[in-house]
Amino acid sequence: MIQIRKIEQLQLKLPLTSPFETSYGILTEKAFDLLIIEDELGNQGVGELVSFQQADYIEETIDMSRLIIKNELIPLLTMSPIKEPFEVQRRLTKVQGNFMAKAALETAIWDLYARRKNVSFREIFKSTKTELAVGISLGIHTDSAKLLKQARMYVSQGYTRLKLKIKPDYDIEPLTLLRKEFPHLLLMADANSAYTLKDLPVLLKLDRLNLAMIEQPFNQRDFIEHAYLQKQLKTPICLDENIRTLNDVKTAHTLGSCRGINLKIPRVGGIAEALSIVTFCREHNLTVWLGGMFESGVGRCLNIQFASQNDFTFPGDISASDRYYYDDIIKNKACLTDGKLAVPLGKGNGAVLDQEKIERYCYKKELLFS
Ligand code: OSB
Ligand code: MG
Repeated sequence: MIQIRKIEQLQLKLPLTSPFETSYGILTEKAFDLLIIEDELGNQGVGELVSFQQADYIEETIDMSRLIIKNELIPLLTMSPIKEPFEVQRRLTKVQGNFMAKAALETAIWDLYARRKNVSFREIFKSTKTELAVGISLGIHTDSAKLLKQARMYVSQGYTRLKLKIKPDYDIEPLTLLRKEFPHLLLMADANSAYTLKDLPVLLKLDRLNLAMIEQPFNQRDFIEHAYLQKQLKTPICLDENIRTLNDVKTAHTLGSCRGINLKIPRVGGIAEALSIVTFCREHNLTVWLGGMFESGVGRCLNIQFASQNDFTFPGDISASDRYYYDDIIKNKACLTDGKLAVPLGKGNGAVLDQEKIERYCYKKELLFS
C-alpha cells in the first residue's frame, strides 16, 4: 500500500531553443509544473503537468489544471492508501475532463510505484525495444529557404519522419517543396484544427502528396466531419485534439473518422487510459503513435518508455532533448545516436532529475499536501 506523505508542486519555465509557430500562435518558452509525490518510505515519483497557458490547443489551461489538482484531485488521491497505480484512474473518474491535470498526478504515482518496486516502466510495459526511431514536428516557417534548411538539418540528424504544421494558405506550397526535397520520406501535416469542410478542395490537393497522415484538420469535436473527409481521402487522417478517452477512439473508429491516433498520455488522463487505447488500436487496426507536448526531460523519459512498447511502429513526436531545450532539467538527456533514441535504463520513468537546473528554472514552489 502506498501512503502518500507529501505532494509538492514546482512551477517552471524553460526557454525554447527557437520560437515554435503553429496555427494557433508562437511559443518561445514552455511553462510546466513538476509534481513530486513522496510515500511513507521516502520514495519519490515525479509527473509533468504539460497544459498550455492558453486554451487554444484544447480547453484545459495550466491555471485550470493547477486549480483542479489542488481542489479536486489531491483530496481523492490522498483519501486512503493506494494499492496499485490503476486504482488512481478509477478514483479520479469522479472528476470530469481535466485530463492533463489527472495525468500529472497519475504518472507521478506510476513513477513512485515503479521506483518503490525497483522496476522500470519498460519492464512493466513488457517492452523489448531498447532504442526508437523518431520523428520531428516542424513549426510554420513562411520563409521557404529557412523551412528547407531546418528540414534538411533534422533529416541529416537522423529523424525518420517529418511532420509540418500547416494552416490555411500555408499548406500545399511548403508540403510540395518538402515532398520534392524528400521524395521517399515519411512526411505528414498537422493542422491543429485550423480547417473546416469549406476547405475540402485544398485538402483534396494535399491528398496527392503521398503524405503518411493528415493530423487533426478539423475542430476537436468534429467526428462526423472527419469521417466525411476520410471517405474522400486516400491519405489516412490521424486525430489528436479529438481524442481524450478510449471512448473517443471507439467513436472515431465506428464512424470512420480516422485511421490513426496521435496518442499523448497527458491528453488522455494518464498511463492507464493510454494503455487501453493502445490495446484497442491493435485490435482494430488503427495506427497508434506517440505525440508530444514540448515535454521537459521528465515527460520525454515517460514518452520514450511508453513508446518502447512493441505496438508502436510509426515514429513518434519524440525528439532529442536539444531539439527544444538547451538546458533541460534532467541529467540523462536524450540524444540521437544513428538516428535513434535510447530507452532510459533507470527505474520508473527513468528520468534523473538535475536539481541545479530545476532550481534555476523554478519560479514557484508549493506544498500541496503533507
Ligand atoms: O499538435 O501535436 C501537436 C506540440 C504542442 C501541442 C500540440 C502539438 C505539438 C507538436 C509538437 O506537434 C510535439 C513535440 O515535438 O513535442
Ligand atoms: Mg497535433
